[in-house]
Amino acid sequence: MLTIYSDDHRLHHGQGELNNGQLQPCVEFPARADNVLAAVREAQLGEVIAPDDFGLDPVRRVHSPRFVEFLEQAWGLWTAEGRSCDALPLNWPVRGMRQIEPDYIDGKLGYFSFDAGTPITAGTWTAITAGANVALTGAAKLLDGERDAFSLCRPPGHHAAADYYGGYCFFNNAAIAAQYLRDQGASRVAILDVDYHHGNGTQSIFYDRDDVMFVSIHADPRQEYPYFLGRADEIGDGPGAGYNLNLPLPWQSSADDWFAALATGLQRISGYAPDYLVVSLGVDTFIDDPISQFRLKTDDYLEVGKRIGELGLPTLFVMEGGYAVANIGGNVVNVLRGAAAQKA
Ligand code: Q9C
Ligand code: ZN
Repeated sequence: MLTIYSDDHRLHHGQGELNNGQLQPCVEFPARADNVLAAVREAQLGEVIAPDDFGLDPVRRVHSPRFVEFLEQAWGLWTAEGRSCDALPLNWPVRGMRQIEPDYIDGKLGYFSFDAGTPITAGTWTAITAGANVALTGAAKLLDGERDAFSLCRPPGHHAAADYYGGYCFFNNAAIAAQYLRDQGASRVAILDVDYHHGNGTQSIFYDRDDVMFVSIHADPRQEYPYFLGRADEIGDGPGAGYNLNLPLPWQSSADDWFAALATGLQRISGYAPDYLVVSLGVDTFIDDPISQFRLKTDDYLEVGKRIGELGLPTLFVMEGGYAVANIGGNVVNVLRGAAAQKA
């Protein structure tokens, strides 16, 4: 399987995220992607190629132009106020408050975000535009006839919505790829999100549409981040009703319970008969993940890939979360090998 990768991800390396009432080291850091790339090479999964440059138009098909412009300008506005540390938001426009972009950078950060765990740094813009190109190049390879591809995106994307960032995510790489597939002629695209956390951004982007189905298996938002989206009764809206499927599971769910949810999700996707499948591939479902409460083991990921591969769909895997840095590569490569074996 082809892997698309850019070293530019290294330029996004936050100093800290607000967690447990303290600024703590970011768990989303460059060594994650290094470990995955090393495992891809070690397993001889296939060629590793650099992304092409698609410009910002395909990004603006998913994200609002003003949000994109804000992300480009944010670091400059922040440093113009004399700061050299990372930019983090501190307050948000909640119930009953005005949804109007403020003039001052600190207000803008809150307006365009939903948590204090996602620092903007000097190199964030370069990293996230490269990440979008990594996703788009993978989508273009599928359009050229590749059966599958792996877009090794970093930072991740599935928590980012049309006009807000958070959850370590800025551009929604999987959504950008799915929209690109649609714009290049696909009738239907399905997104399967197996990251431990609900893909709130992806859900919200496609919530009222029937041309992109979203299926997610994740920790129940009653207990887990992102808390405010991801419940089973969110089925889609308007023409999108019936095209959003959330499969929340409680903390400490067994691998058997997780695979039962996967079977339900795959059945829904199969009935939809999409032209392409995009997998938001987080491996923070791993038993030793430092921020998560599911129990999948390294060998289970081979089975995850096998089941996905059995759909027989052209499939783009897009890297999302996974924070057990020593294991992330082995877990990801097992998914990819499991999938590729079904198509050999
Ligand atoms: N800093 C992904 O897996 N944790 N994102 C919030 C406060 C946020 C995870 C704790 C977890 C986001 C792509
Ligand atoms: Zn996650």
